Amino acid sequence: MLAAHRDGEHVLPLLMSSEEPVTKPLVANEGIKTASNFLRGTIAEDLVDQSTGAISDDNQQLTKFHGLYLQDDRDLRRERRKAKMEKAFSFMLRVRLPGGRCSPAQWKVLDQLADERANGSLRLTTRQTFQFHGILKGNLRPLIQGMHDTLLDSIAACGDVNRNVMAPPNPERSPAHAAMYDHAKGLSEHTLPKTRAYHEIWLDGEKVAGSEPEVEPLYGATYLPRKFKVGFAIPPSNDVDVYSQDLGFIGVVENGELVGYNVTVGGGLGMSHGNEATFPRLAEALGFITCDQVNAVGEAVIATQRDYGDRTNRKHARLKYTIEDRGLAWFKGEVESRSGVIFSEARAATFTTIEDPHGWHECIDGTWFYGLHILSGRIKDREGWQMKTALREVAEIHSGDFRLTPSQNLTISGVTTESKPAIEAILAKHGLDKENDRSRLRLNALSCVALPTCGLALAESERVLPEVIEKFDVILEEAGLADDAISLRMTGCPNGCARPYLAEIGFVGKAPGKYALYIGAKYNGTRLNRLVSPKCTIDEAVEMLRPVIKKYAAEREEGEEFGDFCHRAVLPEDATFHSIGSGLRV
Ligand code: SRM
Ligand code: SF4
Repeated sequence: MLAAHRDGEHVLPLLMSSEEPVTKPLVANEGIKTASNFLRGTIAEDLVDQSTGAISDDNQQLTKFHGLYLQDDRDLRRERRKAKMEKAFSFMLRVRLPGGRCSPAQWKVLDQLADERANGSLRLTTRQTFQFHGILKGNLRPLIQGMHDTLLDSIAACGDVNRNVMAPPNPERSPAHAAMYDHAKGLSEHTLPKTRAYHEIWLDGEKVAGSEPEVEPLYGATYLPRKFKVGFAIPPSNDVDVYSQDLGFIGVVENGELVGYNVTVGGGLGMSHGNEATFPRLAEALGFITCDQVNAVGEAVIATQRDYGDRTNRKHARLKYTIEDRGLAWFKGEVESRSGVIFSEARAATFTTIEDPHGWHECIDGTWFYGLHILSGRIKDREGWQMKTALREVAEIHSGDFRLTPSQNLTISGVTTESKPAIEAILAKHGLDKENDRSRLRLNALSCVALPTCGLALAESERVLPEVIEKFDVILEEAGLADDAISLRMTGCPNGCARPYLAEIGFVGKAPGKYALYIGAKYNGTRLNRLVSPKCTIDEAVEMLRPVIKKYAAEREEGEEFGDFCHRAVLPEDATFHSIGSGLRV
């Protein structure tokens, strides 16, 4: 029996796990979406209100669909409250950039917009795109128009829709990589919302005269119950963390050709501390499809979640809970009947790594790419460290393109043998080439943004990551493990933006200066880690893991990775994701 989701309806009879429809009140966001006239709300009116740097609560929910979040500088909250001033409001904008690909011309525009319309920095995200921070309300339209002029937009970068689609960042590596990029971009475009609200509000301000009433054929007027994420991966690299995605496509390559995909569904990482009804979950396989079936299957998966996802509780609204509640077999049947595609048995596909390639690599087309490590993806000029300037200089002479990686790093791609020395010279002049010589712990580390811009942060992340890495680097050096790749990821809250539950060492913010500590995920992103401390300081975590690292150095088996060792020899058998069990075996 199908849940009655129709455009514009406000209360939906829901089918929960029983056969009987249950009527529960919908969450407020559903009413906001319904009343928004396809995501317009009163955003245009709020933009001209000069009495505040903010916008209304309802419009804050709607601007997300346009790639924008209202934020405030949390470092300034106390002093502004004392001075009876409103919060230091500004906006974050996230660009839509399927597969993380952008041209040098686009880079130069984004670089300039960051200086003129935002806080002077660019942030590469864990889903391969750019974020601007610190945009004042009056700068929103000029910034979006500047992006539009260089053929970039922020449509559906956030909100209850299919977000930025991820794909391996180096299409020139093989014909299979190139084909996969096209499929990822195609699916991103296929699932874009159709509303003209973005163009009307941010670009031309014009309503299209005499046009038909708007329809959202895929989403309907209430869009999805929650955000939705898609990733494409190509073994042996699981760089996109495909099992953390709502919908994953794992490329199957035979005789050098991409013949199709193993489709996975139901991944997702967000949870809330102390609420065991929320949890990270790895995606499961539905089966194999051919390349021409990607859009049909993608659309059917999204439509099924649109109709059955829980619109009464946003903490239970992701696809992972729909599948957890109703079962994979039911979900597969629903997708098959909607798409007309029958899944065949999933084919063999083995992941060995999540690591980005660093330095120079030659591609099959005779060009080169350079993988550049950028800690936490933050591109900014500082005293004595001109990373933003250096990358602008590269963009000025580069004839290939840039690829943003899922690990917040950058690939300078499509470099000819002739232009390689000039790029090398720029990187060397600014010392950027040295970035790749850092410890492998640092090269693999991720952190979310957290303070001061993220309104949900419970603790620091990006700003303390260098300190955390330094502390672990000392221990690794002492243990003779300086060259070992160990994944360490940190977030300021349990939402999981830097995918910390898939790290061999995961820090998850709980309170100022305090973190929940997790260890033992599999390095290739196919097993979640487990809790080892519900609340500790960074120093306490370092002391707790010092003997674990030493034991690893002394007792690991040939080729055994740190996460696997923790899983086998250190974590107690009764440890679970939510419970520390009977204590570490050290
Ligand atoms: Fe995220 C919310 C930053 C990737 C799970 N995320 C946020 C917000 C917008 C905070 C907010 O809602 O007010 C953060 C903005 C901080 C800031 O100041 O910029 C934020 N998320 C990020 C980024 C920038 C982290 C980074 O440092 O790179 C990543 C942007 C990705 C992109 O380009 O689209 C980012 N977020 C993720 C990921 C990782 C991924 O998708 O691969 C996850 C975990 C995977 C998942 O979705 O399950 C993630 N973000 C969340 C959640 C929890 C969702 C849930 O199901 O519970 C929230 C909160 C929410 O949605 O209510 C959130
Ligand atoms: Fe903010 Fe939490 Fe995401 Fe970090 S994990 S960016 S603190 S929502």
